[in-house]
Amino acid sequence: MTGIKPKTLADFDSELAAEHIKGQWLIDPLLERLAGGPRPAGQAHIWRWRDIEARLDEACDVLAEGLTARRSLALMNPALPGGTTHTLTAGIQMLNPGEQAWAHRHTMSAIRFVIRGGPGLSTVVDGEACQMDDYDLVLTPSWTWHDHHNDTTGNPVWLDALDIGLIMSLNTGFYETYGEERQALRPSQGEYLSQRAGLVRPVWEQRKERLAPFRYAWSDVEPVLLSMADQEGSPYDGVVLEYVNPMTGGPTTPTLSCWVQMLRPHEQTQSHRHTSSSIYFVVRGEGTTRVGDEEISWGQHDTFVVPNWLEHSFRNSSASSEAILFSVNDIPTLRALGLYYEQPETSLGTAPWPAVPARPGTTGGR
Ligand code: GTQ
Ligand code: FE2
Repeated sequence: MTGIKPKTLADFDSELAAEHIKGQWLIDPLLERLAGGPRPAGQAHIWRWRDIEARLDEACDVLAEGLTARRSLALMNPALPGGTTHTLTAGIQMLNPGEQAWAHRHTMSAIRFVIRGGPGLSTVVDGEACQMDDYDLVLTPSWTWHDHHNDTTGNPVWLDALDIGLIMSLNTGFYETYGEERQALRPSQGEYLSQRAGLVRPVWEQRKERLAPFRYAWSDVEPVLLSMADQEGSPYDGVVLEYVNPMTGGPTTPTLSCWVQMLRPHEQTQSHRHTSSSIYFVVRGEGTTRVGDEEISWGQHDTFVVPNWLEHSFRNSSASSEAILFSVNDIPTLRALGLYYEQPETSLGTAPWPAVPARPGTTGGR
């Protein structure tokens, strides 16, 4: 040696850092965060209907109409910087008598589940007026124009759910206002959907499978659910149905799936967890949901959230009536990316994943 000190690893690391390079040996400690699998993002939480409704009534007084914004109260997870889950944001929206919410569009997909509607309440989606009766579901998929109209004398209200966290984390947010309060209606109402989701379709139009607005009438969905009361159902969710996009046969949108489930009197489900997160709305009934170490007691029109990768199970507390829960989840996103994992088993009818160890052993023995 000629007296020149050999370069230390620490010296080398700082030289690399100056060139915006990092040795994997420095990243490795971060990998310890992966031990034990994903951490749930946020926590379980419930928003009671009576509290939300009172705040909406106040919002109708204090918030003037004519805004391009919506009179929607977003449900913020107490343990997240924003959103109801890390991918989804739910809000409860109300309109004053005669009011409308201006037309706009955005790359976030949204679903609307009507809490209090009826004739005179509608959302126009890409020129098609979708009536909103109680518990109807209306889709406003990514980049479809939508404006809400209340031609009733009351204050209708519905649940919004959008994939905001997902879209923002992918940096794919676009937003545009229509420029007028209401978009023009298509010349022939009611034919838009049947022409595109029926047995035949116009050949000269590009197939718009990702962009179909759609209304699922509760009067069509509820009888199917009730008719299955004697079926075995899912061990984790009871009798549970997925809303199908008739144009694809798949979920409601590429990012969001909507479910409706019935828990029969005193039904108690088994517990599981999965990489998807869900927001639940109680259509009717009373029960409890165990999420991790917490127990949430719910009643009609409450909204609650179950974060990703937290064990949960449901119980209907009534000995005589069914409980019905509507929910929206991010399962399509995870499945499309090959990232849907479930423990203790895959219950979605897909090929089973390799078993996910509850506590993966650490390797490399640092
Ligand atoms: O009704 O268009 O709760 O764009 C959040 C964003 C509702 C809506 C929300 C929205 C809407
Ligand atoms: Fe919107």
